[in-house]
Amino acid sequence: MSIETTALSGALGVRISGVDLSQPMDHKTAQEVYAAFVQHKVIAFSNQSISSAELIQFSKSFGPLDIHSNSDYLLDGFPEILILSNDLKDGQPIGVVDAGVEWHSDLSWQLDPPLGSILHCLTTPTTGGRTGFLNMSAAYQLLPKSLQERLLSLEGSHCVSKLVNSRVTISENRVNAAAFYAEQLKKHPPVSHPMVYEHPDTGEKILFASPRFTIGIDGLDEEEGQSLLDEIFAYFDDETIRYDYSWSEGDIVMWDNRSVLHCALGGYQYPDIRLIHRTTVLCDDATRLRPVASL
Ligand SMILES: O=C(O)CCC(=O)C(=O)O
Ligand SMILES: [Fe+2]
Repeated sequence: MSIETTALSGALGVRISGVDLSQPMDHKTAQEVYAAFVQHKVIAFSNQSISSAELIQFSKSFGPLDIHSNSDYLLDGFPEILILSNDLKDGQPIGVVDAGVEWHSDLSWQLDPPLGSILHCLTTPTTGGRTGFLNMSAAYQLLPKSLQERLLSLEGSHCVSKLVNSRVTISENRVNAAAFYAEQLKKHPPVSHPMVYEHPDTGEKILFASPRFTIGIDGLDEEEGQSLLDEIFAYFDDETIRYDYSWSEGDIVMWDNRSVLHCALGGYQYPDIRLIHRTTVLCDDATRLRPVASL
């Protein structure tokens, strides 16, 4: 059986039908799904009724899974699943509140960022709650040639702590966030990544920087680095590289974390509940982003 795909937008994304993710994928289906994932960067499946164990099984078909460092919000009995939610139990958050509300690539503050993240939507709020995606190979192509060239020899500094990034704010809905980010800064000092990577599957050049995690450019002083980042991030307003996903309950969406940025767009408020389960697939030697070949 072949998968069927329908484009989500001109920027990126495809909806895949004809696959029941509660069942293990056969080899051919898995290959087709991976090919669609690489080519379109975001894949979506509708009406999936799937248990936590099945979500983990599906996720593992792409590679080993990450156990997220935000250990307070891992699903009981299923540490591979991180809960994203604004719901409360006994007055306490049951998941990460306002996760990912600035443009980012997941875990780019680590040396070996993941292949992709998979979100299973269990509850959608009545308004808002969309997720935005940016095509980062198209973003690189939007840049003037001189800037493209310049970026090839530069590395960005990526850091998880919001305390060292003036572009972001800490959500007031987060409990103990300042202490959390102070601790994170101690545990995870900044790491460097090339500003431009090569995608291992497509050979595309990928602009690898985000307002959330890229805090400076190595070798440039603070002012020059920030103004270069401002110049780059201004291209993210271009609508031709962006698609905003509207969730329905039962949707499963996976993005290529190597080639898109994403952002939780918000616009809902407790007691309007959003509940999503997330898994994160790690890279291996074959799937990891590569330095640009010509360098
Ligand atoms: O909840 C969302 O829309 C995205 C959250 C996010 O950034 C993530 O799970 O990595
Ligand atoms: Fe994220």
